[in-house]
Amino acid sequence: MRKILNVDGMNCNHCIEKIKKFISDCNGVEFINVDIDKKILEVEMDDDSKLDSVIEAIEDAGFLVK
Ligand SMILES: [Cu+2]
Repeated sequence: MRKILNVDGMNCNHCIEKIKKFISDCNGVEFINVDIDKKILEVEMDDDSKLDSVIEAIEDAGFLVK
């Protein structure tokens, strides 16, 4: 299932690469797309229950999920 998250603190390509790297370490993540202008992160997982670990990964990368 695809989810859209509002994420604060992303402002350059470095942020995008970092956030993608942390999220891709989560099991079951199939797709990640970041729109820094809209402060939106789109993520697709094989199972919705993985969302918690994705949010945790974003926070571990140093960003805030609103
Ligand atoms: Cu940055």
